[in-house]
Amino acid sequence: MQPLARRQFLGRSATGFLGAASAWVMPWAVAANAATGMCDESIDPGKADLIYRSRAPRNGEPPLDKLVESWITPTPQFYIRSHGPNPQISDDFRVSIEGLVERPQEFTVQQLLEKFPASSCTCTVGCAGLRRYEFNKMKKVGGVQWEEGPIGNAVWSGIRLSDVLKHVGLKAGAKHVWFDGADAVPEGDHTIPFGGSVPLSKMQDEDKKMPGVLLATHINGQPLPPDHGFPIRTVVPGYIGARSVKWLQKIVVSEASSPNHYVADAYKMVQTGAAIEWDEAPPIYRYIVNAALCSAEHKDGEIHLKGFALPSGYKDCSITRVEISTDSGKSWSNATLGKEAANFCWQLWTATVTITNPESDICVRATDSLGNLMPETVPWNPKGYLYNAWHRVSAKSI
Ligand SMILES: Nc1nc2c(c(=O)[nH]1)N[C@H]1C(S)=C(S)[C@@H](COP(=O)(O)O)O[C@H]1N2
Ligand SMILES: [Mo]
Repeated sequence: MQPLARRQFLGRSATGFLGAASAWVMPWAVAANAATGMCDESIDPGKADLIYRSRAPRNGEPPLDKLVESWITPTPQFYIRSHGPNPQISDDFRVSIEGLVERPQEFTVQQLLEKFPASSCTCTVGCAGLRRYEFNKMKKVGGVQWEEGPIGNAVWSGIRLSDVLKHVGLKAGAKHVWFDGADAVPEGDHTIPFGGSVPLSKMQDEDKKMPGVLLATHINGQPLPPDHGFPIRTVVPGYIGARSVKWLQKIVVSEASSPNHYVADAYKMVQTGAAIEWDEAPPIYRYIVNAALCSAEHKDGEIHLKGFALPSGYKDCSITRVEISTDSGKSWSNATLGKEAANFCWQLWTATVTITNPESDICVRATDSLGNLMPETVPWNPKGYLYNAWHRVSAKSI
């Protein structure tokens, strides 16, 4: 898809998005109950096809065969991962920029869109908990029991964080950028906003086509639905979904990464879970190479397989090979890669196989251009992040 031209962008938005101030909450039903702070369990009819792992908060992934129908994930099929209720967005919603900046400021979303050049990118957003249920087979792990579905590839539109940073001016010592959502996530006896963080150097990934960080107002050409962060969120190409903060309300430039729970404590890779390990481990930023078998169709004695493969989240890193084994990993043959591929995007693949031994497993593994190959097994970790062992499905089950 072409980047949205500025006029087109505004023109489209004028239909209820950038119109009267009251239009901010108009297009969508209000999804949180302000009086109780409880989640509204009712589901956006546009997202009815997801498989909900929990309804309050809303956590849903698409059925796998639907997931790989197209390279661009239609918004109804895009997974939802929320830690708390959707916040209520008032008419005077503003995004603030503070910390190590020359001119701290507050903007309405309309001001951001008018002041800064429109930017658009296609990239994959996937949850660090993708395939978590596999860890649970080894040893119990908490958290949403995601299968292969909390991942999607969309066209995101908005403005670049780098343009906003240039406008407010960075002060000496600036090294990280924090993002706080407007949500109130229950944490013990109080609530906290969901927060993310990126090193300032992420902006060096930028080129004409790809922002380091996008402040996105639109997904697939439409205003973000409430479940995806209306009216504005970050989208961080190459990073785990947790860094793409929905309902973005506050941006802070700092010398260190965010102290928010979801950066400082959660979303880290540890082995035993001892306190010292949490303190020592860096936040997870980039996603890692992964792949899954998503659909199987029997036809004339053959089986047509379809799935996705995700290169690790580095610029110019692509999928070089997807391999399929029908004998539990003894021998492998190459799958056919889909034509559509781009920086920070997944790639779809197909393969046609026959099963000689119904007791065997079908296995899938991907290699990326940095030489990362999905391993046969991965060690368990207490939060169940970044499972990327071979995807193994018993031949009998398909
Ligand atoms: N404010 C806020 N932003 C958030 C979250 C959240 O709970 N609150 N969840 C994060 C996680 S863990 C993921 S994987 C992505 C999911 O984005 P989506 O729900 O639009 O698919 O949003 C991220 N941003
Ligand atoms: Mo996530």
